[in-house]
Amino acid sequence: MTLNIGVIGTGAIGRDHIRRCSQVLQGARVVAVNDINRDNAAKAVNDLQLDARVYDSGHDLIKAADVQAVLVTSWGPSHEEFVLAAIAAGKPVFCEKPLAVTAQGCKNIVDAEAKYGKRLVQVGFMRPYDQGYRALKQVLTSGQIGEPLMLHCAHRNPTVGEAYTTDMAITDTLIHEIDVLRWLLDDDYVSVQVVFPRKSPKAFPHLKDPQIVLFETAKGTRIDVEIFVNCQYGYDIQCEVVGETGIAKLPEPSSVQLRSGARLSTEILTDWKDRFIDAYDVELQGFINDVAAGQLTGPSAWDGYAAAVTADACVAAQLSGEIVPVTLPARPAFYNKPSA
Ligand code: NAI
Ligand code: ISE
Repeated sequence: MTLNIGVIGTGAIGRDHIRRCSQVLQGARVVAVNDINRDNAAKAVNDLQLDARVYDSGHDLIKAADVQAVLVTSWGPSHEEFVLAAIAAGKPVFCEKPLAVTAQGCKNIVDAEAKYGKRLVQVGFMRPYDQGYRALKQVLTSGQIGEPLMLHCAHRNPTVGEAYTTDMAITDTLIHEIDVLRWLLDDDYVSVQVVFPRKSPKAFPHLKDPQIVLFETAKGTRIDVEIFVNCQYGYDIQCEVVGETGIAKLPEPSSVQLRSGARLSTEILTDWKDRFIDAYDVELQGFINDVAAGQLTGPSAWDGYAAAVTADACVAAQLSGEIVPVTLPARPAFYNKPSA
């Protein structure tokens, strides 16, 4: 069976996902696209040589008879309405992060999905599909370093645009760590604090950069995550777990070791699209396969909600400087099946 996919939002990641669905992955084709900037959608169809219809409205695309599943890759504030519309139409939907820009928005989706009675939503948290994170989780699960006591992590982007604000370091960037560390540790957060080191002069005046986010989990593990989105030198994701008897570190992406000009060096990637290219492939292939099998198993609407509740606490902590509790209601039984 070939799954007919409709894509809403043909910007950076939308185009990348269209490319992988139509050129890399098995069992799917893109039959419909939409973007509020119609030229963007038409250009994607043309550039990627798609046999796809351009829709003027995302809602019409969702309702189209030949669209069997929906990819939402538009700006965050539009996600909730499209995901709710896909659930109302009974169509599986893969939604890029954030699931919604508020915790209440995510909760609306959780409630709508639970009322529908079957999982229809997968959130685009791709790091649990990254080989490196998977290997790290295997080490933790094997008990080789005992229980995790502390994590030291970093999320560094070379630069960000002027529209990027201090809270986006949480809602747009840290949101990946919020999700993947919860998955890695099989734990939930209970409190968070944010501290601001000396500001980088490379950041726009309105942006506080870097930031350090300090979490405590229910099991008592302490996590520090450095977010530095104007680090200049590359796109760099770090994660080191300090356990009772040893340390486990996220592997670096593989790269040729170079001896040249009296230096020993390896390349550092500069773009998130390249750093997680395999993980994006695996997550979307997983969605396509799961839709065909009739049961979604990837990051759920509940995971999107848990991330949003935690992100809200982080933003409150940015503003107050205080330790802020993270209060997540108990997970409904509906979401108890294990995630991928
Ligand atoms: P972008 O700005 O390059 O593209 C977004 C596109 O959505 C634009 O073409 C815009 O015209 C369109 N759009 C906005 N509102 C719309 C609406 N109501 N209806 C139809 N089209 C609409 O942004 P980018 O970088 O592609 O990000 C899109 C989403 O993907 C964001 O939620 C972002 O957080 C997420 N993202 C996820 C990444 C990941 O690593 N999983 C990486 C980058 C982005
Ligand atoms: C972007 O939206 C992403 O999701 C990238 O993975 C992240 O590294 C970047 O900071 C975000 O702006």
